[in-house]
Amino acid sequence: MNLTEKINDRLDQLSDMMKDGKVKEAARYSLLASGKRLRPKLMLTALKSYGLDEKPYIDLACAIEMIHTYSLIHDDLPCMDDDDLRRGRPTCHRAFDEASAVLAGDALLTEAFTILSRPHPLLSAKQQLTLVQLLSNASGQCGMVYGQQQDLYYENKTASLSELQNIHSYKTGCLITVPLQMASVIAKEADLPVWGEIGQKIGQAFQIQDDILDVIGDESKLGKKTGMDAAHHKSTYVSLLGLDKAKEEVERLYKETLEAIYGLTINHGLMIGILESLVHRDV
Ligand code: GRG
Repeated sequence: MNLTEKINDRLDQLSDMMKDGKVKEAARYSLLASGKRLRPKLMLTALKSYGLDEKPYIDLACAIEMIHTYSLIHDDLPCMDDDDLRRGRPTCHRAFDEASAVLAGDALLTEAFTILSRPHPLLSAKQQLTLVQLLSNASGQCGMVYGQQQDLYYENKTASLSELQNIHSYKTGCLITVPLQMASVIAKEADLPVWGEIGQKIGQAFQIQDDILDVIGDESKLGKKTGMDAAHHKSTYVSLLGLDKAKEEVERLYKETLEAIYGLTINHGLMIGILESLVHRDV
């Protein structure tokens, strides 16, 4: 089994422990759809790059994916982006109903912390508390939720480049950074600031690539409609910088990321492999 299959397998087992009913069905419908599993893969690959076995930590990585899936379910709701398609299928509220989609998101968010706070045989209570703090800060009102609030605020308004960077460093960057920070807490806490810096750069590059794909991406590969940013009159890196400059920005951020990676005593090749697929993706 490759890493994505291992993550999918465990997400299936963990979510199957939920109580039967519509909320479980809706949560599993979104969670088990074909996501790229970037965030759990980032955490597990960072652990491997320190020479650690990924297996004991897979549930913690799945917890991050649950939070990511919750954010996508809620982001797609009519009161937010009102999207019909996600991960190549009807969005959760279209396949079920709005109440079930809200509750499925709530359930996944809560379940993530249930998993994270379960006693772990290889981690101290202090380390686990740090992991809970990192993930709750990254997801909550000082992290992703704040980014979403700002994103909604700027709908139909023109955001400047620095305002856009600020939105995305919270909305997207926090949940891309936290898997790397969590791996660092487990493997080598002294490296935490470097991983924070790498995460923010890679999160920004990921978001710029997302904006680029919304303009030039292939709908059938992406599993969602393109052109939605322009339809929603959203400021994006492409609308503010133009396509070529946006692509240059991705390359600049990627180069800086590589420099930071080479400063760490890890298996560089492993990390570069995943970061490369994240930044230069076409899906
Ligand atoms: C509702 C609190 C709340 C937050 C929503 C993440 C987010 C915040 C909204 C998603 C909107 C969006 C499309 C952002 C662009 C970057 C991004 C997070 C894309 C989706 O992540 P991928 O590409 O998706 O990793 P998969 O499906 O592969 O997991």
